Amino acid sequence: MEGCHPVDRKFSDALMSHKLFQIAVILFCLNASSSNEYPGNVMDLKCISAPNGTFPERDLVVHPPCTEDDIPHYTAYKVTSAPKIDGKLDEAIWEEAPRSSRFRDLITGAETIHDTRAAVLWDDTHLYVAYWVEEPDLRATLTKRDAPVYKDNDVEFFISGEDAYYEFEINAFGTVYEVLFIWEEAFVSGGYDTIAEFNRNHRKSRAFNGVGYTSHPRGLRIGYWDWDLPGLQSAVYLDGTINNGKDRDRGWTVELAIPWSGMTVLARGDGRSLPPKDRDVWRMDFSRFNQYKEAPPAKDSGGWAWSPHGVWDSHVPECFTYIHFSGKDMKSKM
Ligand SMILES: [Ca+2]
Ligand SMILES: [Ca+2]
Ligand SMILES: [Ca+2]
Repeated sequence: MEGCHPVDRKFSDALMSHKLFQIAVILFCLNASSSNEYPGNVMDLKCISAPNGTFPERDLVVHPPCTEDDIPHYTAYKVTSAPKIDGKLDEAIWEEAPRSSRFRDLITGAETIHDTRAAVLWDDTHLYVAYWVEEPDLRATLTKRDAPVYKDNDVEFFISGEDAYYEFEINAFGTVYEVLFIWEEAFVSGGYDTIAEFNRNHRKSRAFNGVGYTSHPRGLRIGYWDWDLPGLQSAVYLDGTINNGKDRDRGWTVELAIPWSGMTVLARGDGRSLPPKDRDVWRMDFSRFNQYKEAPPAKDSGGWAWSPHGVWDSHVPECFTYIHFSGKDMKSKM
């Protein structure tokens, strides 16, 4: 981790040239990728799959690394009929739900070669999330729950609370990887240390300092790699042939139902309502990570997001999309 945090922020301009910083990052990443640590160490792959030279100097000097005006706002409508979580987005509610803008490059915000969109709905029991993922060559390898799904082409979803955030990833086989992160500075003051399941000495919990943006002012998180969100339902639907490159696929869709009752740890920090109330605002992040990149001169980082972060790091809640909950039925939105 130290390798990605080479200088004090205020001296970074003077002390580090771009080149030196890039070399430091690359050396660090090569070192990280050769370690035999538990593969849930998201740093391994995401470091080495970032294109050379795309760690902007502002990683080290500006927080947040995204621009407030650039962060999307979205209205999530309440529904009266729940979707069937089978991966197919053929319910009328998904047809009617507002869709996100096309995902852009996570770092630069540039246009991306394949269309990716998301939508969010809710009711009193669940949050519902959908992704439409254009993908001409469906691929997946990992089948075991909590396998490092980010090493396949994946779709990722984050929900942030005040003191904690949840990471969900899924590949085209429907394999799920989940981690819960609690900001260390809030661990004792927020009383998380008194909750047995968040014992920080648990065998699969450890300190985490981000991926490519390791100067977050809140510092370390405690990550719980064996935490599973209670009651989570997820499914994928493939429109094409997986692991067969002889044809051209259309893509895949992802459908999630996340019970509010499983999010008590996220609500604890600010006592927010579960389910949310009309006009409550939450922060969530939506992205996909590909094992391929568009050929140069495109500067495709391989990570595409609804809300670009400006850095090679999803773990920046300040850059997550604003989700405004509307208690109105979707039909009344016009
Ligand atoms: Ca469905
Ligand atoms: Ca897990
Ligand atoms: Ca295929």
